[in-house]
Amino acid sequence: MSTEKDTDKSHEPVTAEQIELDGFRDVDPWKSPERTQSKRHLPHLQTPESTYFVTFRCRKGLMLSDPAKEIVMSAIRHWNGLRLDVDAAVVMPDHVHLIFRILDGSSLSVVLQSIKGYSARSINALLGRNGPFWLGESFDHVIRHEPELEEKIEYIRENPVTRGLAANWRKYRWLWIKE
Ligand code: NI
Repeated sequence: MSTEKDTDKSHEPVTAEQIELDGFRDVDPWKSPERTQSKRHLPHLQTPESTYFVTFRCRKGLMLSDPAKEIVMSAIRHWNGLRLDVDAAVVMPDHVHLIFRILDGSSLSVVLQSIKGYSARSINALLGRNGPFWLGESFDHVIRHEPELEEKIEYIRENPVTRGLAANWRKYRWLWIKE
């Protein structure tokens, strides 16, 4: 999980001064004035080597059956190491969380389209239905520092447990944590 830029300091909380010095302020979606307006206007920031925390959801009234969850996980596994470097992913009954870096220079929207588009087509074929399966809007967030990365991985790992879907994270089948 470490990069060339990692130093001991990266494990400490980032102060406001460091944020200004490092120029994080310019690319921090949480500080964008747009954020307070509406979710639809969330900036979809794309910076090289960003680690993204992404959530996307089924359209209203749709749920992922176990074979459909398998399709989503296999789409994520397919791209891991090729287009994506995946740190963690979980497929819940009606939404998906994943943490990754983009390896091949693709834009975030292309990456999400490839996962959502492929899985929607396969799930539709499985269910014998047509039309969009996922909500068009995905939530994406650039992870700022390692403690936040650890916190988000923990969130993904515990999501099935807190929802009562598994006694512990190792028992939940549609969960990926990088070894
Ligand atoms: Ni969740």
